[in-house]
Amino acid sequence: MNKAWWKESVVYQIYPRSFNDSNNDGIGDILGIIEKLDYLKDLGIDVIWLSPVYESPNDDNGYDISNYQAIMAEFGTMADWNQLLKEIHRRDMKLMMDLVINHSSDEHSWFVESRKSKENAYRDYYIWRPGKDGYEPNNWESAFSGSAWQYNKETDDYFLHLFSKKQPDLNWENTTLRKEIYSMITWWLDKGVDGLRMDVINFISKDTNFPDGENPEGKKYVSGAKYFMNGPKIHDYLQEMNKNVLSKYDVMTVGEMPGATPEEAVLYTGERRDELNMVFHFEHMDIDSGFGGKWDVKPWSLITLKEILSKWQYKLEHDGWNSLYWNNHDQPRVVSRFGHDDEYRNKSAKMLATTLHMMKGTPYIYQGEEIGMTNVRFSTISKYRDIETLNAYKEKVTEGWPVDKIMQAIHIKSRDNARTPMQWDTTTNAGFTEGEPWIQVNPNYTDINVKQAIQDSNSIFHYYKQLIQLRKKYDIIVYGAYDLLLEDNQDIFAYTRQLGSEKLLIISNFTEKQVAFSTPIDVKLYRTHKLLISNYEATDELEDISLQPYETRVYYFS
Ligand code: TEU
Ligand code: CA
Repeated sequence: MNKAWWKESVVYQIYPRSFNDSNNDGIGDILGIIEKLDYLKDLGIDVIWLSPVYESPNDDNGYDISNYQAIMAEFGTMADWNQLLKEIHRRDMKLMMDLVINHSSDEHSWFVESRKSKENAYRDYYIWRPGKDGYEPNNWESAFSGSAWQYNKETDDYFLHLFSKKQPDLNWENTTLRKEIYSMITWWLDKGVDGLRMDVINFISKDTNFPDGENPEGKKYVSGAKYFMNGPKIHDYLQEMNKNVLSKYDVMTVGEMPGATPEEAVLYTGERRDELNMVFHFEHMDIDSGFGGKWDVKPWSLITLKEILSKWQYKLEHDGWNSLYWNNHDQPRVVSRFGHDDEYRNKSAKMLATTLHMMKGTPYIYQGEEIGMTNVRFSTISKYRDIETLNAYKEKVTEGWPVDKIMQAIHIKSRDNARTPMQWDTTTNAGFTEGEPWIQVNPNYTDINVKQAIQDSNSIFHYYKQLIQLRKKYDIIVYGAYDLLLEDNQDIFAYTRQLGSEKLLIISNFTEKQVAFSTPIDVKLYRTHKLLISNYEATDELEDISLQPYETRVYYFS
Protein backbone atom coordinates (compact mmCIF):
# COMPACT_ATOMS: atom_id res chain seq x y z
CA MET A 1 0.00 0.00 0.00
CA ASN A 2 1.40 3.37 -1.05
CA LYS A 3 1.99 5.96 1.63
CA ALA A 4 0.32 9.37 1.31
CA TRP A 5 -0.05 12.45 3.52
CA TRP A 6 -3.83 12.31 3.30
CA LYS A 7 -3.77 8.76 4.66
CA GLU A 8 -1.81 9.98 7.68
CA SER A 9 -3.92 13.06 8.38
CA VAL A 10 -6.69 13.76 10.86
CA VAL A 11 -9.42 16.06 9.54
CA TYR A 12 -11.61 18.41 11.57
CA GLN A 13 -14.90 19.63 10.10
CA ILE A 14 -16.06 23.17 10.77
CA TYR A 15 -19.68 24.17 10.19
CA PRO A 16 -18.96 27.91 10.01
CA ARG A 17 -22.42 29.14 10.92
CA SER A 18 -22.21 27.43 14.31
CA PHE A 19 -18.50 27.60 15.15
CA ASN A 20 -17.54 31.03 16.45
CA ASP A 21 -19.07 34.47 15.94
CA SER A 22 -16.50 37.30 15.88
CA ASN A 23 -18.83 40.28 15.40
CA ASN A 24 -21.78 39.23 17.58
CA ASP A 25 -24.44 39.17 14.89
CA GLY A 26 -25.34 35.66 16.05
CA ILE A 27 -23.75 33.91 13.05
CA GLY A 28 -20.38 32.19 13.08
CA ASP A 29 -17.87 33.64 10.62
CA ILE A 30 -14.41 33.34 9.11
CA LEU A 31 -12.68 35.71 11.53
CA GLY A 32 -14.25 33.65 14.30
CA ILE A 33 -12.57 30.55 12.89
CA ILE A 34 -9.19 32.29 12.79
CA GLU A 35 -9.53 33.02 16.52
CA LYS A 36 -9.75 29.29 17.19
CA LEU A 37 -6.97 27.95 14.98
CA ASP A 38 -4.57 27.56 17.89
CA TYR A 39 -7.16 25.41 19.63
CA LEU A 40 -7.31 23.10 16.59
CA LYS A 41 -3.55 23.00 16.30
CA ASP A 42 -3.34 22.04 19.96
CA LEU A 43 -5.82 19.22 19.35
CA GLY A 44 -3.42 17.92 16.70
CA ILE A 45 -5.50 18.46 13.58
CA ASP A 46 -3.81 18.29 10.16
CA VAL A 47 -6.61 19.33 7.83
CA ILE A 48 -9.63 21.58 8.32
CA TRP A 49 -12.69 20.83 6.20
CA LEU A 50 -14.80 23.94 5.93
CA SER A 51 -18.49 23.47 5.11
CA PRO A 52 -19.55 25.93 2.35
CA VAL A 53 -18.67 29.59 2.83
CA TYR A 54 -19.67 30.72 -0.66
CA GLU A 55 -22.32 33.29 -1.51
CA SER A 56 -25.70 31.73 -0.81
CA PRO A 57 -29.30 32.66 0.05
CA ASN A 58 -29.00 29.98 2.76
CA ASP A 59 -32.02 27.91 1.95
CA ASP A 60 -29.84 24.95 2.99
CA ASN A 61 -27.18 26.81 4.99
CA GLY A 62 -24.72 27.35 2.16
CA TYR A 63 -25.27 24.04 0.34
CA ASP A 64 -27.19 26.20 -2.14
CA ILE A 65 -24.50 28.30 -3.81
CA SER A 66 -25.36 31.42 -5.82
CA ASN A 67 -21.76 32.36 -6.63
CA TYR A 68 -18.94 29.82 -6.42
CA GLN A 69 -16.24 32.47 -6.48
CA ALA A 70 -17.48 34.80 -3.76
CA ILE A 71 -17.72 34.56 0.03
CA MET A 72 -21.06 34.72 1.85
CA ALA A 73 -21.35 38.24 3.31
CA GLU A 74 -22.52 36.89 6.69
CA PHE A 75 -19.26 34.93 6.95
CA GLY A 76 -16.94 37.76 5.88
CA THR A 77 -15.01 38.73 2.77
CA MET A 78 -12.59 37.14 0.35
CA ALA A 79 -9.85 39.03 2.20
CA ASP A 80 -10.93 37.24 5.41
CA TRP A 81 -10.79 33.92 3.58
CA ASN A 82 -7.30 34.68 2.22
CA GLN A 83 -6.26 35.49 5.75
CA LEU A 84 -7.76 32.22 7.00
CA LEU A 85 -5.81 30.18 4.46
CA LYS A 86 -2.62 32.00 5.37
CA GLU A 87 -3.16 31.46 9.11
CA ILE A 88 -3.93 27.77 8.57
CA HIS A 89 -0.79 27.28 6.49
CA ARG A 90 1.31 29.26 8.96
CA ARG A 91 0.34 26.67 11.58
CA ASP A 92 1.29 23.86 9.24
CA MET A 93 -2.28 22.75 8.72
CA LYS A 94 -4.22 22.34 5.49
CA LEU A 95 -7.59 23.58 4.20
CA MET A 96 -10.22 21.43 2.52
CA MET A 97 -13.09 23.29 0.86
CA ASP A 98 -16.59 21.95 0.32
CA LEU A 99 -17.54 21.62 -3.33
CA VAL A 100 -21.28 21.55 -4.02
CA ILE A 101 -21.54 20.86 -7.74
CA ASN A 102 -24.47 18.48 -8.07
CA HIS A 103 -26.71 21.53 -7.81
CA SER A 104 -26.48 25.29 -7.39
CA SER A 105 -28.85 27.80 -5.84
CA ASP A 106 -31.80 28.93 -7.96
CA GLU A 107 -30.35 32.40 -7.38
CA HIS A 108 -27.14 31.53 -9.23
CA SER A 109 -26.93 33.67 -12.39
CA TRP A 110 -26.79 30.48 -14.50
CA PHE A 111 -30.21 29.43 -13.23
CA VAL A 112 -31.67 32.93 -13.34
CA GLU A 113 -30.83 32.83 -17.06
CA SER A 114 -31.72 29.19 -17.60
CA ARG A 115 -35.31 29.56 -16.46
CA LYS A 116 -36.00 32.62 -18.68
CA SER A 117 -36.63 30.86 -21.98
CA LYS A 118 -36.01 27.64 -23.85
CA GLU A 119 -33.58 29.48 -26.14
CA ASN A 120 -31.46 30.93 -23.35
CA ALA A 121 -27.72 30.20 -23.59
CA TYR A 122 -27.75 28.71 -20.07
CA ARG A 123 -30.88 26.67 -20.63
CA ASP A 124 -29.02 23.36 -20.83
CA TYR A 125 -26.99 23.98 -17.64
CA TYR A 126 -29.93 22.53 -15.71
CA ILE A 127 -32.26 19.58 -16.15
CA TRP A 128 -35.57 20.52 -17.78
CA ARG A 129 -38.39 18.17 -18.72
CA PRO A 130 -42.00 18.67 -19.85
CA GLY A 131 -44.81 17.64 -17.51
CA LYS A 132 -46.81 14.44 -17.99
CA ASP A 133 -50.59 14.90 -18.22
CA GLY A 134 -50.37 18.04 -16.14
CA TYR A 135 -48.17 16.42 -13.51
CA GLU A 136 -44.44 16.23 -12.78
CA PRO A 137 -42.21 14.42 -15.33
CA ASN A 138 -41.83 11.46 -12.95
CA ASN A 139 -42.57 10.32 -9.38
CA TRP A 140 -39.19 11.07 -7.78
CA GLU A 141 -39.22 12.46 -4.28
CA SER A 142 -36.89 15.25 -3.13
CA ALA A 143 -34.58 14.47 -0.17
CA PHE A 144 -36.34 17.35 1.58
CA SER A 145 -39.92 16.10 0.99
CA GLY A 146 -42.35 16.56 -1.91
CA SER A 147 -41.67 16.16 -5.61
CA ALA A 148 -38.13 16.45 -6.99
CA TRP A 149 -39.53 18.58 -9.85
CA GLN A 150 -40.61 22.18 -9.77
CA TYR A 151 -42.80 23.88 -12.35
CA ASN A 152 -41.45 26.95 -14.13
CA LYS A 153 -44.08 29.31 -15.53
CA GLU A 154 -41.89 31.13 -18.05
CA THR A 155 -41.09 27.96 -19.97
CA ASP A 156 -44.09 25.83 -18.98
CA ASP A 157 -41.97 22.86 -17.90
CA TYR A 158 -40.19 21.45 -14.85
CA PHE A 159 -36.64 21.48 -13.48
CA LEU A 160 -35.14 18.71 -11.36
CA HIS A 161 -34.11 19.36 -7.75
CA LEU A 162 -33.04 16.29 -5.76
CA PHE A 163 -32.85 18.55 -2.68
CA SER A 164 -34.84 21.74 -2.00
CA LYS A 165 -36.62 23.58 -4.79
CA LYS A 166 -34.02 26.30 -4.36
CA GLN A 167 -31.31 23.75 -5.28
CA PRO A 168 -31.76 22.94 -9.01
CA ASP A 169 -29.58 20.05 -10.22
CA LEU A 170 -26.87 20.95 -12.70
CA ASN A 171 -26.83 19.14 -16.02
CA TRP A 172 -23.51 17.32 -16.17
CA GLU A 173 -24.35 16.03 -19.67
CA ASN A 174 -23.49 19.54 -20.86
CA THR A 175 -19.81 19.87 -21.79
CA THR A 176 -19.70 23.64 -21.36
CA LEU A 177 -21.12 23.36 -17.85
CA ARG A 178 -18.48 20.77 -16.94
CA LYS A 179 -15.74 23.06 -18.28
CA GLU A 180 -17.07 25.96 -16.20
CA ILE A 181 -17.01 23.78 -13.09
CA TYR A 182 -13.47 22.59 -13.77
CA SER A 183 -12.19 26.12 -14.26
CA MET A 184 -13.92 27.20 -11.04
CA ILE A 185 -12.18 24.37 -9.13
CA THR A 186 -8.87 25.28 -10.75
CA TRP A 187 -9.34 28.86 -9.57
CA TRP A 188 -9.65 27.71 -5.95
CA LEU A 189 -6.77 25.26 -6.20
CA ASP A 190 -4.59 28.04 -7.61
CA LYS A 191 -5.44 30.06 -4.52
CA GLY A 192 -3.78 27.32 -2.47
CA VAL A 193 -6.62 25.09 -1.31
CA ASP A 194 -5.30 21.68 -0.20
CA GLY A 195 -8.38 19.50 -0.29
CA LEU A 196 -11.91 19.13 -1.62
CA ARG A 197 -14.94 17.46 -0.08
CA MET A 198 -17.45 16.86 -2.86
CA ASP A 199 -21.10 17.05 -1.89
CA VAL A 200 -23.30 14.15 -3.13
CA ILE A 201 -20.85 13.72 -5.97
CA ASN A 202 -22.17 10.27 -6.88
CA PHE A 203 -25.49 11.90 -7.87
CA ILE A 204 -24.15 13.99 -10.78
CA SER A 205 -24.89 11.47 -13.54
CA LYS A 206 -28.58 10.75 -14.06
CA ASP A 207 -30.36 8.23 -16.24
CA THR A 208 -31.55 10.74 -18.85
CA ASN A 209 -34.75 8.77 -19.48
CA PHE A 210 -35.83 9.73 -15.96
CA PRO A 211 -37.86 6.54 -15.34
CA ASP A 212 -40.37 6.40 -12.51
CA GLY A 213 -39.10 4.90 -9.27
CA GLU A 214 -40.66 1.60 -8.18
CA ASN A 215 -43.86 2.27 -6.30
CA PRO A 216 -45.49 -0.91 -4.97
CA GLU A 217 -47.41 0.98 -2.27
CA GLY A 218 -48.83 3.52 -4.70
CA LYS A 219 -47.31 6.53 -2.95
CA LYS A 220 -47.37 10.00 -4.44
CA TYR A 221 -43.57 10.33 -4.57
CA VAL A 222 -40.86 7.70 -4.14
CA SER A 223 -37.08 7.42 -4.27
CA GLY A 224 -35.51 7.65 -7.71
CA ALA A 225 -32.10 6.74 -6.27
CA LYS A 226 -31.64 3.80 -8.63
CA TYR A 227 -31.52 6.26 -11.53
CA PHE A 228 -29.08 8.82 -10.15
CA MET A 229 -26.94 7.21 -7.43
CA ASN A 230 -23.68 6.01 -8.99
CA GLY A 231 -25.29 6.83 -12.36
CA PRO A 232 -24.26 5.75 -15.87
CA LYS A 233 -21.48 8.31 -16.53
CA ILE A 234 -20.26 8.96 -13.00
CA HIS A 235 -16.83 7.41 -13.49
CA ASP A 236 -16.32 9.21 -16.81
CA TYR A 237 -17.02 12.55 -15.17
CA LEU A 238 -14.75 11.90 -12.19
CA GLN A 239 -11.93 10.69 -14.42
CA GLU A 240 -12.35 13.73 -16.63
CA MET A 241 -12.25 16.03 -13.60
CA ASN A 242 -9.19 14.21 -12.30
CA LYS A 243 -7.38 14.45 -15.62
CA ASN A 244 -8.24 18.11 -16.23
CA VAL A 245 -7.90 19.45 -12.70
CA LEU A 246 -7.12 17.24 -9.71
CA SER A 247 -4.09 15.42 -11.16
CA LYS A 248 -2.31 18.76 -11.58
CA TYR A 249 -2.30 19.46 -7.83
CA ASP A 250 -1.31 17.69 -4.63
CA VAL A 251 -4.87 17.82 -3.40
CA MET A 252 -6.80 15.55 -1.05
CA THR A 253 -10.29 14.54 -2.21
CA VAL A 254 -13.25 12.92 -0.52
CA GLY A 255 -16.55 12.27 -2.24
CA GLU A 256 -19.72 12.31 -0.18
CA MET A 257 -21.65 9.33 -1.55
CA PRO A 258 -24.98 8.27 -0.10
CA GLY A 259 -25.77 4.79 -1.37
CA ALA A 260 -22.20 3.87 -2.32
CA THR A 261 -21.21 0.27 -1.64
CA PRO A 262 -17.64 -0.83 -0.85
CA GLU A 263 -17.45 -2.46 -4.30
CA GLU A 264 -18.20 0.91 -5.88
CA ALA A 265 -15.85 2.65 -3.46
CA VAL A 266 -12.98 0.56 -4.84
CA LEU A 267 -13.82 1.99 -8.26
CA TYR A 268 -14.02 5.55 -6.91
CA THR A 269 -10.82 5.36 -4.87
CA GLY A 270 -8.66 2.63 -6.40
CA GLU A 271 -4.99 3.62 -6.82
CA ARG A 272 -5.01 3.32 -10.60
CA ARG A 273 -8.54 4.62 -11.15
CA ASP A 274 -7.58 8.32 -11.05
CA GLU A 275 -10.85 9.47 -9.52
CA LEU A 276 -10.91 10.37 -5.79
CA ASN A 277 -8.90 9.53 -2.66
CA MET A 278 -11.77 8.34 -0.48
CA VAL A 279 -15.53 8.45 -0.03
CA PHE A 280 -17.99 9.07 2.78
CA HIS A 281 -20.44 6.19 2.79
CA PHE A 282 -23.64 6.13 4.84
CA GLU A 283 -24.19 2.47 5.62
CA HIS A 284 -23.38 2.81 9.33
CA MET A 285 -25.49 5.98 9.53
CA ASP A 286 -28.57 4.08 8.37
CA ILE A 287 -28.64 1.34 11.03
CA ASP A 288 -31.22 3.17 13.15
CA SER A 289 -33.62 3.87 10.26
CA GLY A 290 -36.52 1.59 9.33
CA PHE A 291 -38.04 0.97 5.90
CA GLY A 292 -39.89 4.29 6.17
CA GLY A 293 -36.56 6.13 6.00
CA LYS A 294 -34.69 8.42 8.34
CA TRP A 295 -37.67 9.49 10.50
CA ASP A 296 -38.80 5.89 10.98
CA VAL A 297 -36.45 5.46 13.93
CA LYS A 298 -35.61 1.92 14.98
CA PRO A 299 -33.19 0.43 17.54
CA TRP A 300 -29.74 -0.35 16.15
CA SER A 301 -27.62 -3.40 16.83
CA LEU A 302 -23.90 -3.65 17.51
CA ILE A 303 -23.67 -6.78 15.39
CA THR A 304 -24.89 -4.81 12.34
CA LEU A 305 -22.57 -1.90 13.09
CA LYS A 306 -19.60 -4.28 13.30
CA GLU A 307 -20.65 -6.08 10.16
CA ILE A 308 -20.88 -2.86 8.13
CA LEU A 309 -17.69 -1.22 9.34
CA SER A 310 -15.75 -4.48 8.98
CA LYS A 311 -17.05 -5.07 5.47
CA TRP A 312 -15.68 -1.65 4.45
CA GLN A 313 -12.37 -2.35 6.16
CA TYR A 314 -11.93 -5.68 4.37
CA LYS A 315 -13.11 -4.59 0.94
CA LEU A 316 -10.74 -1.63 0.80
CA GLU A 317 -7.78 -3.44 2.31
CA HIS A 318 -5.80 -3.88 -0.90
CA ASP A 319 -6.98 -1.07 -3.12
CA GLY A 320 -8.77 2.16 -2.28
CA TRP A 321 -8.95 3.99 1.02
CA ASN A 322 -11.55 4.50 3.78
CA SER A 323 -12.70 7.64 5.51
CA LEU A 324 -13.75 7.18 9.15
CA TYR A 325 -16.51 9.24 10.73
CA TRP A 326 -19.25 9.14 13.36
CA ASN A 327 -20.47 12.67 12.92
CA ASN A 328 -20.97 15.53 10.52
CA HIS A 329 -23.36 18.47 10.11
CA ASP A 330 -26.14 16.13 8.87
CA GLN A 331 -26.02 13.52 11.62
CA PRO A 332 -27.11 13.36 15.24
CA ARG A 333 -24.34 13.48 17.86
CA VAL A 334 -22.63 10.11 18.18
CA VAL A 335 -22.46 10.05 21.97
CA SER A 336 -26.27 10.37 22.03
CA ARG A 337 -26.72 7.91 19.19
CA PHE A 338 -24.32 5.00 19.81
CA GLY A 339 -23.09 5.87 23.30
CA HIS A 340 -24.63 7.11 26.53
CA ASP A 341 -25.04 10.88 26.78
CA ASP A 342 -25.75 11.02 30.50
CA GLU A 343 -23.94 9.08 33.25
CA TYR A 344 -21.42 7.49 30.85
CA ARG A 345 -20.96 10.43 28.51
CA ASN A 346 -17.24 10.76 29.20
CA LYS A 347 -16.56 7.01 29.07
CA SER A 348 -18.70 6.25 26.03
CA ALA A 349 -17.44 9.23 23.99
CA LYS A 350 -13.87 7.99 24.53
CA MET A 351 -14.88 4.43 23.71
CA LEU A 352 -16.50 5.49 20.44
CA ALA A 353 -13.52 7.64 19.52
CA THR A 354 -11.13 4.75 20.12
CA THR A 355 -13.21 2.26 18.16
CA LEU A 356 -13.20 4.58 15.14
CA HIS A 357 -9.73 6.10 15.29
CA MET A 358 -7.95 2.75 15.54
CA MET A 359 -9.49 1.56 12.26
CA LYS A 360 -7.77 1.86 8.93
CA GLY A 361 -8.65 5.07 7.12
CA THR A 362 -8.54 8.84 7.50
CA PRO A 363 -10.48 9.98 10.61
CA TYR A 364 -12.79 12.99 10.53
CA ILE A 365 -13.81 14.80 13.72
CA TYR A 366 -16.86 17.05 13.61
CA GLN A 367 -16.80 20.25 15.70
CA GLY A 368 -17.85 19.56 19.28
CA GLU A 369 -17.33 15.81 19.00
CA GLU A 370 -13.97 16.26 20.73
CA ILE A 371 -15.73 17.57 23.84
CA GLY A 372 -18.59 15.08 23.68
CA MET A 373 -21.36 17.49 22.65
CA THR A 374 -24.80 15.84 22.72
CA ASN A 375 -28.10 16.00 20.86
CA VAL A 376 -30.44 18.85 21.71
CA ARG A 377 -34.14 18.53 22.56
CA PHE A 378 -35.92 21.74 21.65
CA SER A 379 -39.50 21.57 22.91
CA THR A 380 -41.19 23.10 19.86
CA ILE A 381 -40.65 23.00 16.13
CA SER A 382 -40.28 26.79 16.06
CA LYS A 383 -36.78 26.48 17.56
CA TYR A 384 -35.59 24.29 14.68
CA ARG A 385 -33.92 25.84 11.62
CA ASP A 386 -32.99 22.97 9.28
CA ILE A 387 -35.01 22.81 6.04
CA GLU A 388 -35.05 19.00 6.07
CA THR A 389 -36.45 18.95 9.61
CA LEU A 390 -39.02 21.69 8.96
CA ASN A 391 -40.27 20.09 5.74
CA ALA A 392 -40.44 16.64 7.36
CA TYR A 393 -42.46 18.07 10.25
CA LYS A 394 -45.02 19.54 7.85
CA GLU A 395 -45.17 16.34 5.85
CA LYS A 396 -45.66 14.12 8.91
CA VAL A 397 -48.37 16.40 10.29
CA THR A 398 -50.20 16.07 6.97
CA GLU A 399 -49.75 12.29 7.11
CA GLY A 400 -51.45 12.35 10.50
CA TRP A 401 -48.53 11.54 12.81
CA PRO A 402 -49.14 12.76 16.38
CA VAL A 403 -46.92 15.76 17.19
CA ASP A 404 -45.29 13.85 20.08
CA LYS A 405 -44.13 11.13 17.76
CA ILE A 406 -42.75 13.64 15.25
CA MET A 407 -40.87 15.56 17.93
CA GLN A 408 -39.45 12.33 19.29
CA ALA A 409 -38.04 11.43 15.86
CA ILE A 410 -36.68 14.97 15.48
CA HIS A 411 -34.95 14.78 18.86
CA ILE A 412 -33.19 11.63 17.72
CA LYS A 413 -32.51 12.41 14.07
CA SER A 414 -32.69 16.11 13.24
CA ARG A 415 -29.63 17.60 11.57
CA ASP A 416 -29.95 20.51 13.99
CA ASN A 417 -28.58 18.17 16.69
CA ALA A 418 -25.23 18.79 15.07
CA ARG A 419 -25.82 22.46 14.35
CA THR A 420 -26.32 24.05 17.75
CA PRO A 421 -23.46 26.47 18.47
CA MET A 422 -20.06 25.18 19.50
CA GLN A 423 -19.78 25.24 23.30
CA TRP A 424 -16.67 27.22 24.19
CA ASP A 425 -17.21 28.24 27.82
CA THR A 426 -19.83 28.98 30.50
CA THR A 427 -20.53 32.59 29.52
CA THR A 428 -23.75 33.62 27.73
CA ASN A 429 -24.49 31.49 24.66
CA ALA A 430 -21.54 29.25 25.49
CA GLY A 431 -19.13 31.95 24.35
CA PHE A 432 -20.29 31.46 20.76
CA THR A 433 -21.81 34.93 20.43
CA GLU A 434 -22.80 37.89 22.56
CA GLY A 435 -25.69 38.48 20.17
CA GLU A 436 -28.79 36.42 19.53
CA PRO A 437 -27.58 33.09 18.07
CA TRP A 438 -29.24 31.99 14.80
CA ILE A 439 -30.10 28.74 16.55
CA GLN A 440 -30.25 28.24 20.29
CA VAL A 441 -27.35 26.89 22.29
CA ASN A 442 -27.74 23.46 23.89
CA PRO A 443 -28.53 24.28 27.56
CA ASN A 444 -25.95 21.73 28.74
CA TYR A 445 -23.11 24.10 27.77
CA THR A 446 -22.58 24.98 31.42
CA ASP A 447 -21.18 21.44 31.92
CA ILE A 448 -19.97 20.60 28.43
CA ASN A 449 -17.61 23.19 26.98
CA VAL A 450 -14.08 23.64 25.66
CA LYS A 451 -12.82 25.65 28.60
CA GLN A 452 -13.77 22.94 31.08
CA ALA A 453 -12.40 20.24 28.77
CA ILE A 454 -9.00 21.88 28.50
CA GLN A 455 -8.71 22.27 32.28
CA ASP A 456 -9.72 18.69 33.04
CA SER A 457 -6.91 16.26 32.22
CA ASN A 458 -9.46 13.42 32.20
CA SER A 459 -11.63 15.09 29.54
CA ILE A 460 -12.78 13.73 26.20
CA PHE A 461 -10.73 16.50 24.57
CA HIS A 462 -7.44 15.31 26.08
CA TYR A 463 -8.31 11.78 25.10
CA TYR A 464 -8.83 12.76 21.43
CA LYS A 465 -5.51 14.55 21.59
CA GLN A 466 -3.86 11.36 22.77
CA LEU A 467 -5.51 9.29 20.03
CA ILE A 468 -4.20 11.70 17.42
CA GLN A 469 -0.71 11.62 18.89
CA LEU A 470 -0.70 7.82 18.81
CA ARG A 471 -1.57 7.90 15.11
CA LYS A 472 1.46 10.11 14.49
CA LYS A 473 3.71 7.75 16.41
CA TYR A 474 2.58 4.33 15.22
CA ASP A 475 2.53 3.52 11.50
CA ILE A 476 0.43 0.48 12.27
CA ILE A 477 -2.53 2.73 13.16
CA VAL A 478 -2.45 4.19 9.66
CA TYR A 479 -1.37 1.21 7.58
CA GLY A 480 -2.02 -1.99 9.56
CA ALA A 481 -4.48 -4.58 8.21
CA TYR A 482 -7.80 -4.89 10.03
CA ASP A 483 -9.32 -8.09 11.35
CA LEU A 484 -12.58 -8.38 13.30
CA LEU A 485 -12.75 -10.55 16.42
CA LEU A 486 -15.79 -11.96 18.24
CA GLU A 487 -18.09 -11.22 15.32
CA ASP A 488 -21.17 -12.65 17.13
CA ASN A 489 -20.61 -10.89 20.44
CA GLN A 490 -23.46 -8.42 21.03
CA ASP A 491 -21.66 -6.30 23.61
CA ILE A 492 -18.05 -6.03 22.52
CA PHE A 493 -16.48 -4.54 19.39
CA ALA A 494 -12.99 -6.04 19.21
CA TYR A 495 -10.51 -6.12 16.34
CA THR A 496 -6.84 -6.31 15.58
CA ARG A 497 -4.50 -4.47 13.23
CA GLN A 498 -1.39 -6.08 11.82
CA LEU A 499 1.69 -4.57 10.22
CA GLY A 500 4.71 -6.83 9.75
CA SER A 501 5.41 -8.38 13.12
CA GLU A 502 3.50 -5.71 15.08
CA LYS A 503 -0.08 -6.07 16.24
CA LEU A 504 -2.73 -3.90 17.85
CA LEU A 505 -5.68 -5.21 19.82
CA ILE A 506 -8.68 -2.91 20.26
CA ILE A 507 -11.44 -3.88 22.70
CA SER A 508 -14.57 -1.78 23.29
CA ASN A 509 -17.54 -2.48 25.51
CA PHE A 510 -20.64 -0.88 23.93
CA THR A 511 -22.86 -1.50 26.97
CA GLU A 512 -23.37 -0.17 30.47
CA LYS A 513 -22.84 -3.67 31.89
CA GLN A 514 -19.62 -5.32 32.98
CA VAL A 515 -18.59 -7.86 30.35
CA ALA A 516 -15.95 -10.52 30.37
CA PHE A 517 -13.29 -10.61 27.70
CA SER A 518 -10.61 -13.22 27.27
CA THR A 519 -7.97 -12.43 24.75
CA PRO A 520 -7.82 -14.61 21.67
CA ILE A 521 -4.24 -13.52 21.04
CA ASP A 522 -1.39 -15.81 22.00
CA VAL A 523 0.64 -13.38 24.07
CA LYS A 524 3.63 -15.73 24.14
CA LEU A 525 4.18 -15.18 20.43
CA TYR A 526 5.31 -11.62 21.12
CA ARG A 527 8.36 -10.24 22.87
CA THR A 528 6.39 -7.53 24.63
CA HIS A 529 2.96 -6.08 24.88
CA LYS A 530 1.70 -2.90 26.47
CA LEU A 531 -1.45 -0.88 26.98
CA LEU A 532 -1.44 2.14 24.66
CA ILE A 533 -4.58 3.91 25.79
CA SER A 534 -7.77 3.26 27.75
CA ASN A 535 -10.61 5.17 29.36
CA TYR A 536 -10.33 3.50 32.80
CA GLU A 537 -7.36 2.74 35.00
CA ALA A 538 -6.06 -0.43 33.39
CA THR A 539 -2.83 -2.37 33.36
CA ASP A 540 -0.75 -4.16 30.74
CA GLU A 541 -2.26 -7.40 31.98
CA LEU A 542 -4.74 -8.71 29.47
CA GLU A 543 -5.74 -12.16 30.56
CA ASP A 544 -9.40 -12.59 31.55
CA ILE A 545 -10.44 -8.98 31.62
CA SER A 546 -13.69 -7.77 33.10
CA LEU A 547 -14.62 -4.73 31.06
CA GLN A 548 -16.33 -1.88 32.88
CA PRO A 549 -19.30 0.00 31.32
CA TYR A 550 -18.18 1.48 27.98
CA GLU A 551 -14.59 0.52 28.70
CA THR A 552 -12.12 0.60 25.83
CA ARG A 553 -8.50 -0.53 25.64
CA VAL A 554 -5.81 -0.63 22.99
CA TYR A 555 -2.85 -3.02 23.35
CA TYR A 556 0.29 -3.01 21.26
CA PHE A 557 2.27 -6.20 20.63
CA SER A 558 5.72 -6.50 19.11
O1 TEU B 1 -25.99 15.75 2.09
C1 TEU B 1 -26.34 14.68 1.25
C2 TEU B 1 -27.41 13.84 1.70
O2 TEU B 1 -27.63 12.77 1.15
C3 TEU B 1 -28.34 14.34 2.70
O3 TEU B 1 -29.61 13.94 2.27
C4 TEU B 1 -28.07 13.77 4.01
O4 TEU B 1 -27.88 12.40 3.91
C5 TEU B 1 -29.24 14.10 4.85
O5 TEU B 1 -29.08 15.44 5.20
C6 TEU B 1 -29.31 13.30 6.09
O6 TEU B 1 -30.60 13.36 6.54
C7 TEU B 1 -25.28 16.79 1.51
C8 TEU B 1 -24.93 17.82 2.58
O7 TEU B 1 -24.04 17.24 3.49
C9 TEU B 1 -26.19 18.33 3.19
O8 TEU B 1 -25.94 19.21 4.25
C10 TEU B 1 -26.97 19.03 2.11
O9 TEU B 1 -28.20 19.44 2.61
C11 TEU B 1 -27.18 18.15 0.90
O10 TEU B 1 -26.01 17.44 0.50
C12 TEU B 1 -27.57 19.00 -0.28
O11 TEU B 1 -26.48 19.78 -0.67
CA1 CA C 1 -20.76 36.88 12.79
